[in-house]
Amino acid sequence: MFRTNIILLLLGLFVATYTFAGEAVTVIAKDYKFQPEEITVKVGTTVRWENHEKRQYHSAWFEVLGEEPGDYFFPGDVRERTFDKPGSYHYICEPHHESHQMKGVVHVVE
Ligand SMILES: [Cu+2]
Repeated sequence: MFRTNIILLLLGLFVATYTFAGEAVTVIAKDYKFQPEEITVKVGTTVRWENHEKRQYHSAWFEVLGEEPGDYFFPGDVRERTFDKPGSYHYICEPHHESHQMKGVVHVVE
């Protein structure tokens, strides 16, 4: 019984990891940069921004989507966005795009 549970647990972990790898892409915000700064994903992909700084907050502001600035995320926080239409979506970190050229782009393809 114990052994069966372990096998099911491992199987579950494998499936969860596999699914995640297929549907989500992570961008790290660190040292006042988005890494990678430029990504290409398929329609329907969820992109996840993670703040890996020690203290600094950032934003990933998609002005092109008509959004307001000011959605700051702090160390340990994440933001997620799913892209449903093809296109090139430029975004900036509103507090740091001038001082550090902190910006990125998501290319969404069919
Ligand atoms: Cu920033």
